[in-house]
Amino acid sequence: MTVSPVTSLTPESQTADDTTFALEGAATRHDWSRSEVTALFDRPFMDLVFEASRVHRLYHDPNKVQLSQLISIKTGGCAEDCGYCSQSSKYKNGTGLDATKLMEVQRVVDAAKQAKEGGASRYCMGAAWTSPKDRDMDSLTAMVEGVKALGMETCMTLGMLSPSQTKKLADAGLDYYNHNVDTSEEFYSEIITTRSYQDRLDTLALVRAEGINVCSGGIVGMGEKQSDRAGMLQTLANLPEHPDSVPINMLVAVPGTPLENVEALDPFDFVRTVAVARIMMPKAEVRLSAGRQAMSEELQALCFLAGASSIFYGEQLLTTPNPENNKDLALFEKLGLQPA
Ligand code: SAM
Ligand code: DTB
Ligand code: SF4
Repeated sequence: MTVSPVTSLTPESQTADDTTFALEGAATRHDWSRSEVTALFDRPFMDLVFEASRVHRLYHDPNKVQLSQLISIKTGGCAEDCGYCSQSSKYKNGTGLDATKLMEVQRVVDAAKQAKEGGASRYCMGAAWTSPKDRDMDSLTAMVEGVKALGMETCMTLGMLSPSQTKKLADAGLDYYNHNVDTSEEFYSEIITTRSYQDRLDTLALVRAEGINVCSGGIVGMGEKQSDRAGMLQTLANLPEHPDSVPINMLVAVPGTPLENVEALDPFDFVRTVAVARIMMPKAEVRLSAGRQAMSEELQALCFLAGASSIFYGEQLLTTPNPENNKDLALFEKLGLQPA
């Protein structure tokens, strides 16, 4: 049997065509080249998952999975044209969704209380906006304060933010802001035309500068190539600081959207994406996000082995279904996983 030489995964010792490495530690790097990321994706599946699992254990308890629960605080009628999204108003036959106004603060806090009683530790409030309006900021900050008072972590995803809106959310104590890059810069314009990749990076920089934890990831299974999945992770890992939380969504193909008939991604390529995210961003929470409803228990277990440390919990994502709580808890029981 030949044994691969053990080298550390650092810019000095790792070259693009050296695919024989094993990680000694897990360097926090921000200078990944595309070919290095592609070399990770191209590793034999068993080697890749093994390495990811090993890196995972350096910084995370492999038997704990964090539970975040979503709520849509303002649904539908969105002016953006994100090709995957049920909430865009741009699709001529519509997606069958009724648009709503911003929810009342107390209703959001009551729903968060229920989520906490069900076991969720973080509450993620999402709005179908390009950006919030300044007139909504008082309600939004009251939601943050109300949910925090329950002893839960808070997350919001409201679209692009202005500097003053970001500051208001930070002052209210918002723990995380979710804003996904979604895919690679090259593939982005095939999916969204109404705002740019740079717009997204600008919002992420504002959030970071205000001291709010950054949650940023993307979607796979949109018809992108492996090099796009590599590009998405390259963008995220090469940010000045790694995101604290990286949601990896499997596309939920929603009827009425331009991506409704896109060919499904091979599940092993999904696991590879989780594994590469884990290796490149060792300390981040890597969240197994949308798409779990269509995943087998075995596939989800492989994702946990490959470094997923968090899930969206609760029977609804924003507008589409998610596995029922008792189904998730039964899976955790079978795998000896503790919810956190
Ligand atoms: N409107 C805000 C925005 O886009 O910035 C916040 C909410 S938006 C629904 C949050 C994220 O959900 C998107 O960036 C995308 O990554 C993910 N998402 C939306 N629809 C999805 C779908 N059908 N399948 C998988 N992920 C989806
Ligand atoms: C993220 O990356 N995924 C979540 C959250 N951030 C906001 C949203 C998933 C939405 C899935 C489709 C839907 O339910 O509308
Ligand atoms: Fe609007 Fe967000 Fe959906 Fe894009 S992803 S259409 S911005 S709700």
